[in-house]
Amino acid sequence: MSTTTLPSSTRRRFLARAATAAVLATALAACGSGGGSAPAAGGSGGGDKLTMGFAQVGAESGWRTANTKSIQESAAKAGVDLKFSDAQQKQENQIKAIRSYIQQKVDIIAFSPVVETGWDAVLLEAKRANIPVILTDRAIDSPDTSLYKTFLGSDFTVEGKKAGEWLVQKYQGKTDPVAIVELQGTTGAAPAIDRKEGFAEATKVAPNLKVVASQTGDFTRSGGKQVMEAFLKSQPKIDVVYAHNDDMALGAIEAIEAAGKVPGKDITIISVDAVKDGMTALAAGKINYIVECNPLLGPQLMDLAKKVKAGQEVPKRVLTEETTFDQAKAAEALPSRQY
Ligand code: GYE
Repeated sequence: MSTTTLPSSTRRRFLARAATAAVLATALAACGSGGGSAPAAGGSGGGDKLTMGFAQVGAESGWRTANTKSIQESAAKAGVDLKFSDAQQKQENQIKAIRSYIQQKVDIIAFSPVVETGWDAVLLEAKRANIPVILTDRAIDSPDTSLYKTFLGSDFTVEGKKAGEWLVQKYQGKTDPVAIVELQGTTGAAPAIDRKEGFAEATKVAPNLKVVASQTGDFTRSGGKQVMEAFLKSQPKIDVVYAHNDDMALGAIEAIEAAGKVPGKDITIISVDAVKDGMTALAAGKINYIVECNPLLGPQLMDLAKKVKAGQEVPKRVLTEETTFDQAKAAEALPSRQY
């Protein structure tokens, strides 16, 4: 997409991102080894022990639960003293948690910003207190990239594109109108903005594919169910559900079944994440396609934190590697799925 067609806030974000070198996760050698103790940098950890304050978004989805578990387990394994908070999807709670970590003089602050904007003031406070910040999973929209050391997480625009490309492929050669309803993630969150944008970009080539309704389900199962119930009442015809995560797709499945329709057959369902419940529904034929988003960021986060504390250079952007699943691939992958 040409940057000139983007709204200014998106353009700023896009340019800031494009300016940073994208480095694949695989480039991080010894990722997750937890080995090697970093020299103390004057934090409250005491001795060699690194203290990290982590401000988590919440517990809104299966993805988030797996992400939290990965962070807590990796911290224990890496000998990192983890202070963990759950913001219940509220930015004000995350800001409070970050301020408390600054007060406690932790060595590193890591967090997954619930929404993209509104972080500059608190991150400036961290910077002034000389506490490095690592963005995990979600990005912020700020022209000041000095507010964080690195951003570890997925490329959500690519995820949205993969979802859209599969749909274009499915309807290739057909010109009949295809009515798509979109269940958006949390309003203002990077994965909601980018997954919407990536999907729109990929489906642009097929003008018969039309998003007829799009609303937030806040990344939760109950949100997905509620919005889908309303869509089923208000829309004369729904061919496809594009859900920004598995939990909302699972909620939508409940609504579709309650309306006497067959999910995966009467209505095609695409989602993002590939958590166990999503993959189970995919293998059972109730979802048609899932784009993977990897929540197991803990080992890489601990590795990056140790490097940052030791004063080593880290890439400004660390991308995670991901795949996609159709129904057959899901059935094959399920038995060995970790989350
Ligand atoms: O897709 C969703 C969760 O930020 C990538 O947040 C994450 C998203 C994930 O609630 O399930």
